[in-house]
Amino acid sequence: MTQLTIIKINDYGSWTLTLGSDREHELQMLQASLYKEIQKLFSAKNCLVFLNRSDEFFAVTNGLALEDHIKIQKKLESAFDLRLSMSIGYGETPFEANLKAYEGKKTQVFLDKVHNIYGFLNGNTDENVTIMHLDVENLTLLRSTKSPYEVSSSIFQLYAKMLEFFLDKKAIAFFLGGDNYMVVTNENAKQIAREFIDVVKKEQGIVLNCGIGTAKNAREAAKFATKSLDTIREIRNSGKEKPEIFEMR
Ligand SMILES: Nc1nc2c(ncn2[C@@H]2O[C@H](COP(=O)(O)OP(=O)(O)OP(=O)(O)O)[C@@H](O)[C@H]2O)c(=O)[nH]1
Ligand SMILES: [Mg+2]
Repeated sequence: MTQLTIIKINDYGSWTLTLGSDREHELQMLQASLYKEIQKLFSAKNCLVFLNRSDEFFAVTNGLALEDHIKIQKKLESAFDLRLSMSIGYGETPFEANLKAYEGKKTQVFLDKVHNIYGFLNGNTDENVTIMHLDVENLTLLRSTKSPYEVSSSIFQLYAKMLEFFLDKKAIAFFLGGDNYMVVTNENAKQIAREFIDVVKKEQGIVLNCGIGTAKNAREAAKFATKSLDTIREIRNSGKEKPEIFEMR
């Protein structure tokens, strides 16, 4: 089960216009500060935030209650001039959680009207969330023959492939930076990861490693996923044959 909270800046488009045309640098700085604050507040509560399109953030909030969402909203409102909304949803798959959050906001189902919080909250704190941490094997080698811009092109093509593939599996993928991606997924993660790794190897000639983590909250699941990924590297570096997928819970 995944609980998602989608945080969005209200009326951002029209607000950006008030800054005039010489605004892009200001917007970039604002978006970076906002992301930093949102990640800080949610991760302190064992959640994990993914930077979506900079005006919208996806927090995996398994176990996070409404009161905690309100506390975070209050802090964000006091720190920024902008107003934010939160839409909460949960479901058996991360994609369903996203749909539920979307529906909550669209049909104006308020969880807290004063603080612009919509949607549906899962009170159960005892359900698991699964996260994959995917990383390109030996990106350093690719960088020795391709320029920075060409490397980025490959990394984003891979991301596009990932979004399409995982959407079909009702899982949601995010780019983290470098050659790293995380996928919030379902319990059958290992089988889906196997399929994806094979497709990418065949179609793009890219070798991926995948760590999988399952826990009661997102930070813990991500920690296990990263630890699994590092374990693959350790096995490889010790000279043994490495697995492409490793799982921990
Ligand atoms: N967001 C994030 N970025 C990372 C992490 N580890 C490495 N990076 C980034 O990924 C880039 C590539 O690093 P690596 O993946 O370690 O390099 P590599 O040559 O591919 O080595 P292997 O993955 O071990 O095969 C780094 O420059 C960082 O930008 C991580 O855990 N999270
Ligand atoms: Mg790598």
